[in-house]
Amino acid sequence: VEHLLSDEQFLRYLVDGYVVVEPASLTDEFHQHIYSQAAERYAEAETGVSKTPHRDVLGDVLLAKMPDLQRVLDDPAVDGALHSILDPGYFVHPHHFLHESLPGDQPFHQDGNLPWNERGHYRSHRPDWALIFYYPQAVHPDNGPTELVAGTQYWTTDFERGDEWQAGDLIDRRADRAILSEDDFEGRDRALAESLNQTSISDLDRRFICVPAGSVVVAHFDIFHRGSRTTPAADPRYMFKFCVARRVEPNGPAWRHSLNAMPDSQQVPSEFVPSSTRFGDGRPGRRLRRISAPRASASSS
Ligand SMILES: O=C(O)CCC(=O)C(=O)O
Repeated sequence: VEHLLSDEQFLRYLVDGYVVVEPASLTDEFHQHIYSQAAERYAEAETGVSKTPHRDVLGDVLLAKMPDLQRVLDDPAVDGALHSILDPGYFVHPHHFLHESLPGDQPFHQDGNLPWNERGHYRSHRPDWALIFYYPQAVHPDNGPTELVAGTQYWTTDFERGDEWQAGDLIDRRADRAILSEDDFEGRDRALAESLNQTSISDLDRRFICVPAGSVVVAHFDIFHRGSRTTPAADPRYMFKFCVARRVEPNGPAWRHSLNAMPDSQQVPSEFVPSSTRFGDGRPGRRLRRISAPRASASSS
């Protein structure tokens, strides 16, 4: 298989929780064609007959509704990255969603551990499930880039609520979300920073994903992320989200492994030590924290 990830790229994936892939076989015209189809889907969601356009028009089995999309997943560079991370034979889950960036900011969250925020299994620190984000247009600071917090893919939150569960895993369930939709940008920035600060991990690595048209991000399913707001003058920013999972147990490197290039685990260069495992003073450490560790004033909501 051409386009397998290198040792360095695979290590980056394990540390940061994502890699950006530029498809090798798709043209600008193809991405524009998909962009137009995305716009048509949103027009249909808004004016069509479906009472549940979320599921019928924007979400689930989009590959059947938009067959050309399959070319993104079949692209050698995208397939090479997925093969490297999830082993050959990985499968694409039928839950898909076409996201449009919104005029308000989303909070940091992990996607619920099954589609539509259902629960059914526990999160695993192993790279067994991935998210794919495909952006048919360029993404820049003005049209609502997705923001990721590198290294957070190994975290977990408590989701129980009595006999039920919480829908979705926000990084801070107690935070007031209203300010994220307002035009008080300082307040918005403070609220987002505080939602991370309450984890007590000091050097979290926030990254806005600004990429050329047609880029694909492959991310660990559990990475904390959010949609940032678009500006009124920007054209809609679409993103197709797919869930992908491994089918077989790994029995060796599925990426382009070279014995000489892979660092000895005792001598991992400092840039590969995830920020979320560093202590506040910058020393590398192995302490993993539950982000919902009770605070002094914690209530039982
Ligand atoms: O649109 C985006 O960039 C991210 C959307 C997202 O994470 C969500 O709605 O769960």
